[in-house]
Amino acid sequence: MTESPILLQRDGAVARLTLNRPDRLNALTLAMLGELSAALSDLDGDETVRAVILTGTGRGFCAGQDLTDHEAVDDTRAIRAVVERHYNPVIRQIRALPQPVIAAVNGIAAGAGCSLALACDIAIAPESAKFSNAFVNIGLIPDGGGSYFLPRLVGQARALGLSLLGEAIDAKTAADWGLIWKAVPDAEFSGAVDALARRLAEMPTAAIGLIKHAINVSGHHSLEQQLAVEAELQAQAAETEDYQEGRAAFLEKRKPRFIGK
Ligand code: T3D
Repeated sequence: MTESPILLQRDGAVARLTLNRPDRLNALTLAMLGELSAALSDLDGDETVRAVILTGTGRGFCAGQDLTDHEAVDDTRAIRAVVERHYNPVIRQIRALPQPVIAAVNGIAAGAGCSLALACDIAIAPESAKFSNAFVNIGLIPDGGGSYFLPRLVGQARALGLSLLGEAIDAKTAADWGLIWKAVPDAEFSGAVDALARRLAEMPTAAIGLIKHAINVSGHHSLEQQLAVEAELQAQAAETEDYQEGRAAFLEKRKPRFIGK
């Protein structure tokens, strides 16, 4: 029996989604994107899950579109539909998921694999990992939200440099440039991912979902619009039990015990 190309494992309040085609550096097939989308739907609204890890098996995180997946790449006239029906929904799902999504970028993230990592809320990588906006190397343009995330994360000069040249940068450079949250020594990567996930899973999950929303919409808002968004979302955050707990714990000089709602 062949193993599923997407693994979904739960460990307490942490869910781990693993891209699982190591012999292809976890390059994405349409079937895989469908399974990833279904898994994200399962997690959406599951109150028992308070942090999600997205990672890959083997030495790669994700090498982007599988260039041997005939269904996706052979009919060039169908690529618009591939992007619209298979890639865009997954990117939207990750951004809209109420729980925090950690990209645990275990190795090379190339093409749409890089975009997938950037769509997540917080990205961490071992120093040996690499990031490549490789689309141009085969005559394509950044998709999977890459052309949206890159300039917002690293500024136009670096976004254009990365996109036009298609060169890989290492994880330390990615962290220095603000492409990812953190690069850690390889030996510390697995522990750092677990610790980050556990930490996020103990935080006020509802507020985290609202923070995601506030930051996501800020990119296309004026200050006036964003101030209005903040007032609305703060009102929602203030209604949560976790806000009561956070305030009480502060006043009682103890560690808060957040329940996620
Ligand atoms: O439908 C549409 O097409 C629209 C959507 C497009 C979105 C995109 O993502 S376009 C960009 C697609 N990705 C790429 O162009 C990256 C291609 N891969 C590479 O450039 C290199 O593999 C890497 C730089 C990522 C890693 O290089 P390296 O030397 O560490 O590994 P490798 O030997 O090249 O790869 C290992 C194996 O994975 C190898 O197979 P083999 O020779 O051992 O049988 C290689 O062919 C395979 N592999 C790597 N990337 C892909 C792939 N197989 C299929 N598709 C891939 N994208």
